[in-house]
Amino acid sequence: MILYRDGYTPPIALIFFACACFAKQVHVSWDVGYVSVNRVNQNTFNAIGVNGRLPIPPVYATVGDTLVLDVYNSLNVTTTIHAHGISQNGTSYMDGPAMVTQCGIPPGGSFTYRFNLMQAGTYWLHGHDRHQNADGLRTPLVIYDRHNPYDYDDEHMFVFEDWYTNSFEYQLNRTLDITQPPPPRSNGFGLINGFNGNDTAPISFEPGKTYRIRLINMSTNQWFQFALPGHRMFIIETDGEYTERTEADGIELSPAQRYSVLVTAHDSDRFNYQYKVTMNTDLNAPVPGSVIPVYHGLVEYHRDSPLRAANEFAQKITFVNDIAINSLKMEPPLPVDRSISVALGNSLFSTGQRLFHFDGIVYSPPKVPSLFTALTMGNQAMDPRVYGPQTHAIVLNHLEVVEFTVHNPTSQAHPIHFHGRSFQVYGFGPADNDPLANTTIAPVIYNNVAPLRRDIVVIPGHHHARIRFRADNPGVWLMHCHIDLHSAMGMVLTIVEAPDVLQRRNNIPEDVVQLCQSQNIPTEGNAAGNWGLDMTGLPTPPTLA
Ligand SMILES: [Cu+2]
Repeated sequence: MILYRDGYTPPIALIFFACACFAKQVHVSWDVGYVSVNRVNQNTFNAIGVNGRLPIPPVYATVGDTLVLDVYNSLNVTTTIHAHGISQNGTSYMDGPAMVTQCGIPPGGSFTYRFNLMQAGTYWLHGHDRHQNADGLRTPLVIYDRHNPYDYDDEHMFVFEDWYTNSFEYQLNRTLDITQPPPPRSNGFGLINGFNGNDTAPISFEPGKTYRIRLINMSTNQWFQFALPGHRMFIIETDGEYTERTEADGIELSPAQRYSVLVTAHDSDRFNYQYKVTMNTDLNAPVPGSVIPVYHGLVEYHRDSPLRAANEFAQKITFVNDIAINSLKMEPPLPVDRSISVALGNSLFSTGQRLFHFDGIVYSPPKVPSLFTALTMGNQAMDPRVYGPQTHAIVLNHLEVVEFTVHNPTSQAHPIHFHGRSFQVYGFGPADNDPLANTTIAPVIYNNVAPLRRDIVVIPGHHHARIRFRADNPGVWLMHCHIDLHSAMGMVLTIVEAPDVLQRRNNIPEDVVQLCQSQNIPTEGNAAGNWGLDMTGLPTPPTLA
């Protein structure tokens, strides 16, 4: 068992001495490259790390700081970085998704991300080109608050990842190749704080102290559950948004979700305990006959105290539904100006492949990054058609309150992420156009008091979810499933928010334009690089079979 992992040691000085005195610049330099790792004793594919390391050290900052992230690309393909959950208000061009808000950084090229961190909470940085996050390009981004609404004495962090024996590219290509049998299915291996879940490190508790425990699921595919048997825990944060203090037996996180919980240690150090981490393979089409991986680690009060093992306590965990949690601000549901309904799916297409989609549209990137189309098409930028048939663009008006109802008529849960914002999770109910959906399996439930906010909502199979937000962030933002195989196979759409306001601001930095021009990628015109609605040159999209 490894006792010290420098990559995940919280910087105590930052926690206790971060004062309201000075906003600072947090400068991080990343050389993104291939690293040879053997994280679960049987895997040696070329993973993607930073500065020759994997796991990548987390980034810590304080609200008001500016993050300056220099990226040099040592890979032999393009790369980009996305700050997950950071709203990028005014800096849409720093959001990261390749061919949406920027061009990929070419091999041997570099680019500097620079943006203000105006939100306290638990976030993460990850690759947003070619799903390089799945091969390791991901790490926590913790932003400390200047005035914590909740008191606590210290922090611990648990970062969960799934890890596979092949690269994401291999898995995707094999899945898409209908001339070959599908690749062998695997639940993967659970990693905790960058290491094999079976080697979980102990955490220490001092009697009487209260701990904030940050939980981050950076997985591509798997849900994780966390419990501290023998202790009470209270949710205070969902995806960077404070919540009312809400008691929970345990926490379940979909890919890309984050939570913070408060746990107060027992008054005496007479016993040690265990934390319990379960990789919940049941939610994502379990591999038949597979065993659910469960990992235990020590909660150490005193080196010599006897252990009260996790299995001495009640095993049944009831997870708290999003609807049952109120936001700390106690903001009531926003009054809706406009309702938009979309349906996700997994269907057979004209290519003979089973693909993922919203409303029968399989996303593929445009020839001009959508943000440049929004900036250069004049009045036509308000017409969703100029973004091309394969980006599934939805244009929002500045400051309107939008309710999205996202229907999931599949049998599988999908974690749906919006770039550029958090949103209110207003309610759930049965999916439309789904013969298996009804109010018994998917009761209609709303939070009419003060819905929590978050940036990833899990829509269980045969359900719909209703989410609300005010369109107060002009920019181009993806909405997509955060299961990487699903988004890689089309479950992505594009939200173009207030292109008229974006054009008036006209603040795109020259180096963002240069990044495209140095690779001969057009920076004006519609999705095909033409004017008007002429889409000549774009590939023919697959259609529902
Ligand atoms: Cu999905």
